[in-house]
Amino acid sequence: MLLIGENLNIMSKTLGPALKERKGQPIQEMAKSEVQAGIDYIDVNIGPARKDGPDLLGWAVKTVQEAVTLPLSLDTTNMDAMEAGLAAHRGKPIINSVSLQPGRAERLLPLAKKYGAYVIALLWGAEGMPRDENERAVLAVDFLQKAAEFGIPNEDILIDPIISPVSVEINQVKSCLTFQSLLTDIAPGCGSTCGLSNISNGAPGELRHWLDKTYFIMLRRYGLSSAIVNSFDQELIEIARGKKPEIEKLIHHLMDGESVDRNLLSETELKYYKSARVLLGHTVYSHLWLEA
Ligand code: THG
Repeated sequence: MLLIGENLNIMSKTLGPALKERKGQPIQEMAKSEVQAGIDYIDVNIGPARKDGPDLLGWAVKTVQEAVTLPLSLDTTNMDAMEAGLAAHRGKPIINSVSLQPGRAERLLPLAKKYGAYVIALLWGAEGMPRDENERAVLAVDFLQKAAEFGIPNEDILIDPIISPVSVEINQVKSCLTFQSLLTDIAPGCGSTCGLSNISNGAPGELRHWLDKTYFIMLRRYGLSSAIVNSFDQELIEIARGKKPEIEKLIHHLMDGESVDRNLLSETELKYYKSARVLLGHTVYSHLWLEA
């Protein structure tokens, strides 16, 4: 399981200004903390970066790699910035991301080839967000075909189904799970990833980790090979490293429709149980889902 830390991003109240003002210290401190937390890749998210994107990402890559030895995931929709970031990077970078919108693959896949990068294939088509697992499958196959034309092997591709918040649309939550379970057949040899925290967007901040951890266990059961995660969710990292087999077993039982006697569960297990029921669509999400 390849863990990509999400915390170095331009939306952050402290790191946003630091990135814009080219102040290295807070950026390097964050990178070091993410390494300390045990992640494998650091996502450097500069957003759309319409103003001086290439200079910004080139600087950010150099600044982070002066402080830590980890490779980076370059997260921007600005293709000029992506190119500058790749040129500045050492090690095997991740291009986050390439969508199926017209013109993007044609420009970014040759860069992926040139720099030997992993490519996150964001399943966002010409008509926007896929509505179900079938549309996701069509987009994934289209993407792999394109990538093959540019000489990118399946092993370097990480398919991202685009996770939606459970507070917004349960059908999309279910569709991403179903799609993940189909992916080994659709795309042999391919990797997968997702923006895990998207699932809990809009939920009360201090409770988000229950949804993140539970959905992570579900996706991984169906073959998820990497994820963009909150580096500071310690229990999530432990789960990812296989240190919570009993919790995984509980969630797997629920996924398989086996009966679970909630009266026998510990307080912690009960929180996973309730989160799993919501994510499977057995109960309706509300901000009080852990109370009921
Ligand atoms: N797929 C891919 N890339 C992605 C996403 C995806 N990159 C961006 C995002 N989604 C994943 N990264 C984040 C980063 C931060 C948060 C969620 C996802 C987040 N931040 C807190 C918030 O907004 O409340 C705190 C922000 C802060 O202060 O740091 O939730 O789906 N390929």
